[in-house]
Amino acid sequence: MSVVRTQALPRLPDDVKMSPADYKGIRPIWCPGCGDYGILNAVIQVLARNQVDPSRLAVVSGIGCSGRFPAFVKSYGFHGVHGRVLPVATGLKLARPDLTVLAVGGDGDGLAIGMGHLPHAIRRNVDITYLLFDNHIYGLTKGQPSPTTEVGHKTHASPFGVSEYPINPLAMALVSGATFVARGFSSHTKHLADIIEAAMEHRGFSFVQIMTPCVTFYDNYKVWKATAWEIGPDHDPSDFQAALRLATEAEGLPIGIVYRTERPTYLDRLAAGLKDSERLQARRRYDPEQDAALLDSILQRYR
Ligand SMILES: Cc1ncc(C[n+]2csc(CCOP(=O)(O)OP(=O)(O)O)c2C)c(N)n1
Ligand code: SF4
Repeated sequence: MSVVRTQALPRLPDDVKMSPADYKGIRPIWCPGCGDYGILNAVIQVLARNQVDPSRLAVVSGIGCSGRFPAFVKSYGFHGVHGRVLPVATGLKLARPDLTVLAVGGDGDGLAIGMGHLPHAIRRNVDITYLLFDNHIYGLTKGQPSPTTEVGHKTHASPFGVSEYPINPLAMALVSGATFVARGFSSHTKHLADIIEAAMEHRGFSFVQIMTPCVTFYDNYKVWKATAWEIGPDHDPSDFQAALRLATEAEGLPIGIVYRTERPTYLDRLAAGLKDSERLQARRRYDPEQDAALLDSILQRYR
């Protein structure tokens, strides 16, 4: 089977250097102390230490406090509608396999309204990285419970306590067939940066759940700080059963790479399945002028 190399950290030419500050977009407007700052710092660290070419990186988001992320990173970006980050990121990757695509979204965005997309993006093994900003609450809309809020937790929208049991995102990603599954904690920034780097280097769909406290509506910082522990070298990330045990039975909050394997990506399968390989080659070649002319001719039809 022919292999199409798609996801990787695209480097700048040797004579161009960018500092961490150069990778920052507009100033974040999150609440002071929000865990999302730690995630942003980790991503900036990854971009700077790998001297990533921002013109070959696209950050895609849904709606929520996490949805503001693309504006804070110097790269291409797309702020989509609620829950639709994965279809947008998938479409972008298929149209432009030369871009590295980083998709981000909250636990509400990804596990409630967008939940239908997650197992399908995973099983397609599209070569994108998905960071799930998990604060166990709807931050942007002021603190309604999300699919990961603990049972019994009281919010203004659940005054008698949440009645449903929470989803386990790691276990769900594993049983859906994800080829890279990890968990990070926004306040362990260096450790988180290593995870994000490995996820972005991974060929295939990489899923990273990031515990990120919403200090304004559900401050889990102290609990997560006290219970987070780094997965050690005794865990074999290629062992699926061990990964599932870690995701479901481990005490506290294990953080690190839970599972990693290799499988052909969606584009690999497409390439292998297409009889007319030249058609695929033509689709893969990106010609801005030709594409602009095509887009213009389509728009003309509706003028
Ligand atoms: C179709 C649609 N339904 C509902 C909303 C309202 N809404 C905006 S953000 C959000 C949830 C945000 O929670 P989460 O995804 O966990 O992100 P956070 O704000 O915590 O980062 C909701 C329900 C919306 N914008 N669009
Ligand atoms: S509401 Fe919560 S998630 Fe949103 S910016 Fe503030 S602290 Fe962060």
